[in-house]
Amino acid sequence: MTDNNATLAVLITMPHSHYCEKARWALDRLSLPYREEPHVPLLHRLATMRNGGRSVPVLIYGSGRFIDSTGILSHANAVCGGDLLYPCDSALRNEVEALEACFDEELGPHARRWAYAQLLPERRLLRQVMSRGVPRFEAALLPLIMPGVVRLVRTGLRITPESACRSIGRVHGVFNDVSERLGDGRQFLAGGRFTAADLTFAALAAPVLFPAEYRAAYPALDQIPAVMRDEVLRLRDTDAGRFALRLFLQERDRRLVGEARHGLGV
Ligand SMILES: N[C@@H](CCC(=O)N[C@@H](CS)C(=O)NCC(=O)O)C(=O)O
Repeated sequence: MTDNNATLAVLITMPHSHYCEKARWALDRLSLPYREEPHVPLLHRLATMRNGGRSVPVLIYGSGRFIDSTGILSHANAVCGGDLLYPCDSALRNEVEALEACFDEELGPHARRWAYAQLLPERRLLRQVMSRGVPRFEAALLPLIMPGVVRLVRTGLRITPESACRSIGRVHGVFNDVSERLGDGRQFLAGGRFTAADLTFAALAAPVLFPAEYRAAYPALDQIPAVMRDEVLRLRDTDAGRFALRLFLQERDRRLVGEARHGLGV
């Protein structure tokens, strides 16, 4: 696909990142053309820092740089005329943005810490998911830098058995809040339709739910440690878990805007 200026947007990612899935889902939903550039952890910084960022995702379009997932969603919504991922109504938009911020700040980091705590000892699985689609030389380097990657993830995210246990408790807390919100029978979190709040909840819950339609690289459920699998099955069997799985099933492939009618131009 190409856009109006024949300049294709580039989404810098890590293959297994759930924040990248959040951005990818938004661009896919709005039929915004882009090329994904996945990197292994650590080496991703060569790409992100060159573009004024640090973490992934980073979206590059011409001279435009969007260095976090929320900025990417907001920009994508705006270039498509608004009222798609975020409602135009300001009270409703505030509600959607508050939910998105809560999932970004609470669900995303705690789901990630718990999932890493389970998977860091599984070096073969880690190598598989972290190298999907990356440049060949990065995939070749990964076994060499893996000890450093694991050490950095462990220290950077302050992963210990105790913190992992606290984190899964925080994930359950968010799931309880979402289940409660859905208790009145609503189909979506705010405004009666799919918004950035629903997308963010589902994408950032994916590391603890393993939805089949998840586009980030992840091991199969039968490959992961039994303790992790049991917890995933427990979370799937909640109202919030069923809700996120339904969103992946029904909304992950839904396109709102005719393909290539819009570019990502600033
Ligand atoms: N607030 C950021 C968070 C993104 C984030 O935490 N990305 C992680 C991957 S899931 C990352 O890049 N970590 C490595 C780093 O910070 O260099 C966003 O919404 O984009």
